[in-house]
Amino acid sequence: MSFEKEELLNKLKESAINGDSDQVVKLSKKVIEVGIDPLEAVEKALIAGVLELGEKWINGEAFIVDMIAAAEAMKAGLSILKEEIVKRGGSIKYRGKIVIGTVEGDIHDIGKSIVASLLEAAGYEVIDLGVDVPAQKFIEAIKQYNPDIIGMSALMTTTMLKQREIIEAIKQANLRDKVKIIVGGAPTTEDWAKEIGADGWAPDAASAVELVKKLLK
Ligand code: B12
Repeated sequence: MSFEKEELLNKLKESAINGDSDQVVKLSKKVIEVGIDPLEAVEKALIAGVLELGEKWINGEAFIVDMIAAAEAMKAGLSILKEEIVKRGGSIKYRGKIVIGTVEGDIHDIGKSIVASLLEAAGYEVIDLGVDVPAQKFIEAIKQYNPDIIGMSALMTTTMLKQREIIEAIKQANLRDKVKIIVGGAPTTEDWAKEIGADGWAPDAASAVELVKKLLK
């Protein structure tokens, strides 16, 4: 990595850690201006920053307000970089429709938003239901949008159990054969996805795109 590029990505990471949204937006624009791969900036600066601060928070060296500010700054950067990722992917002709959300009881949305952005960038239409999404809302979304795939994110060992409940509710509503279901989030695994009857699992956003491509082939 050239020195300048490294310096810019480091600055972007620091600004995300500091929760300085204005600076993150400015530096994200600069990333595009100087031609750095926007995906690399998302991974090496924005995600890396959130995870670094996360470590501190878990160890009691940072406060929850810092974490929330960092998450907001990261999303502000993502919205700028996403546009460039989409541009690089060429014009959009939707290759499929995905409804995504973080399950009920869980408000972590960084990972889910990255998955949603990369899917959009890869040419899929994404309907993001947000966080704390109950089964009923997923069911209504299947009826309303008729998506090819439902994606559920869960970041806690407690809320990953909701993924199973939501799949059961979708079955109860006689909609299971209408959609493919994929799950993800740090505590989830491929085995978990199989156990609860999901159609797929992915460890990160780039693999989520590959998974969706495979399922919709
Ligand atoms: C940031 C963060 C927060 C932020 C969230 C801000 C936001 N807007 O999202 C804040 C401060 C608000 C927060 C709150 C809480 N948090 Co928190 N948080 C984290 C932290 C540090 C990072 C999570 C993150 O964003 N990771 C980065 C993203 C990029 O990774 P990811 O989410 O895993 O997503 C990737 C993949 O998993 C995958 N993926 C994700 N979703 C999906 C979906 C599909 C369909 C697919 C295919 C793939 C996929 O792709 C993504 C991109 O590559 C983690 C610790 C850690 N290191 O993971 C704790 C952590 C998840 N939090 C934890 C806890 C306990 C909480 C709180 C309960 C704390 C409290 N006492 O209030 C609350 C939860 C409130 C609630 N009801 O949800 C625990 C969970 C423990 C457990 N039970 O499992 C963790 C593990 C920390 C810990 N070790 O204690 N948190």
